[in-house]
Amino acid sequence: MNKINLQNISRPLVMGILNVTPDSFSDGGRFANFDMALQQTELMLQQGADIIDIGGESTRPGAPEVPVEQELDRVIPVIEAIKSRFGCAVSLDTSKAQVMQAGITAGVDLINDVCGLEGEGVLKVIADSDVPVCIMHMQGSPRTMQKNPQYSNLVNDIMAYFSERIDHCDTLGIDKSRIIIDPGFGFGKTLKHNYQLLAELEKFKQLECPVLVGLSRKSMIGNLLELDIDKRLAGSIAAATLALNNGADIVRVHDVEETKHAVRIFNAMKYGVENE
Ligand code: 7PM
Repeated sequence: MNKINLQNISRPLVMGILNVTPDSFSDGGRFANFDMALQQTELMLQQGADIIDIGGESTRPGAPEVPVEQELDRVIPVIEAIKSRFGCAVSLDTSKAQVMQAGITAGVDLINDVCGLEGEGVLKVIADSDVPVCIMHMQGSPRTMQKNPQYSNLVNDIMAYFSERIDHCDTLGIDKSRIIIDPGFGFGKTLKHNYQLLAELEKFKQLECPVLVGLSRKSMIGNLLELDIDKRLAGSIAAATLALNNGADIVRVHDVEETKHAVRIFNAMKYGVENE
């Protein structure tokens, strides 16, 4: 009922972001945060989210690294509660093998790794499971990535990275049919790079994997429009709509209700109002 079938994503999917980092909620203590996470999940599901992406590690440039025990404490109880209460598709945004393993045991449907499965022990955990994975491209590390990112050919370099990861996964028994690719907007890219990627997103379809994009409220919107984070909704919807038109299969967003509207407009145009 809730399994994500990567083989036939016939309509774009909306992935709703659920942050369970302490800084994402006003400090009401652990239980308040847990409760708010479930409330936020229920709301996003009502608004039409297809997947809930749970993250307990801030990937913000320069953010402190979260110790594994703390990340486990934050995300695993929330995953268990969401799976039992809502039974929806759940994605786990992590780069750590131990957290992935615990998430898989707790029943996550997708691993979303901004480090492209490069972390220690990660490939083995994935190879020993059958969960789909999202491999995101990042140049550098969260701490350094925005210091003068450079490419010889932006799209070709990122395509080559995916090809290498897909081949490497294959040698370890991780079939390509389990892989989603994500160009990683804002992760080691200038403003210009980000808009070039959006323009040329269609090229990633050559790799024959579903394409996921995260554009929601990002600096590429805020810096272009000179708007703070709470003013980026319209820009985010515009960017998501353009990504859909350029072939994105999954959009990772904060604002599910508004993004669903964009997806429905896109579907009506693409498939006809009868089959929207
Ligand atoms: C601060 C800076 C906080 C950046 C959060 C972020 C993506 C992702 C993130 C993405 C995939 C955000 C990012 N971005 N996973 N996780 N793709 N697959 O803006 O673009 O949400 S964290």
